[in-house]
Amino acid sequence: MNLNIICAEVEKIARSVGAFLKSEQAKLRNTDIELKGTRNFVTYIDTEAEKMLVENLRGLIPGATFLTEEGTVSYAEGKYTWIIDPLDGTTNYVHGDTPYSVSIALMKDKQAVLGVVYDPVADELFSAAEKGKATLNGNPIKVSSHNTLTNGYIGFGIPYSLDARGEKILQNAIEQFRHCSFRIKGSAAAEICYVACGRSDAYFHSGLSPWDVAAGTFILECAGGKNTDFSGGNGYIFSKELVASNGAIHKDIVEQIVNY
Ligand code: 2AM
Ligand code: CA
Repeated sequence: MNLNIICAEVEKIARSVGAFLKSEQAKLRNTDIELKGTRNFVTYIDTEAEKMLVENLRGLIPGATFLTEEGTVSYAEGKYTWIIDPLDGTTNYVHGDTPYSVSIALMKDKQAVLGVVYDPVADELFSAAEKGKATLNGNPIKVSSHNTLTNGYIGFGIPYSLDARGEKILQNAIEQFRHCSFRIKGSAAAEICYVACGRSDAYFHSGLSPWDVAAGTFILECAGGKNTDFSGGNGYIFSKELVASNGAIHKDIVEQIVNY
């Protein structure tokens, strides 16, 4: 199986689903739907986008299984599994804001071998296949070389349910506020890719699901970065804890912010 050829097809699929999201967001902005209605509308968009993804990806690798955010197909174990989030950054999306993204990863024997993340508003397509080069719109990308928290440009997210540990992590981050610039942008998949292209130095978040991180972390790895859970272990796709970095600043994030 040639994963580079498959990746080119996945990129086309991500672009077309991204275009669908973008045009539906414009409709959402033009209608004065109350919050409950807005949620329903977004649920409709999520589900439609996921169906489009599943339908198109199914043809690429016959027999591959799916793990998806919206659960429009039930998960089964298999040699190849697509892990997909049709709309990452839902809260931004509902508010007419950006970024939001389509996130598609392919796992082979539980290891990521392909990742595509597409932001249709910025028209940024991040991708990597088979430990090859990571790219942004076809151009090679690599991580930054910044190696201290001082003057670091660091993305993070706050879990919807903030527990005591999450509060402590925020406190730790606050202690760094004089030295670092922190950013909360609201699409984990996109923000991990910002580390991959050197735009930011690191990203951390707890409470994430496999479809939020599987594609971005693979792209980051191919761009020379590093991913771990909050203890420095490598179960980050399924463990709901992620530190994604350029590698150089990783130890400092783990020791001084997330692993209290
Ligand atoms: P979503 O938009 O698909 O819900 C926001 O911080 C980012 O984290 C988004 O990518 C959001 O994905 C994701 N996320 C997933 N689970 C989350 C959780 N429990 N708490 C906060 N953010 C979560
Ligand atoms: Ca998500």
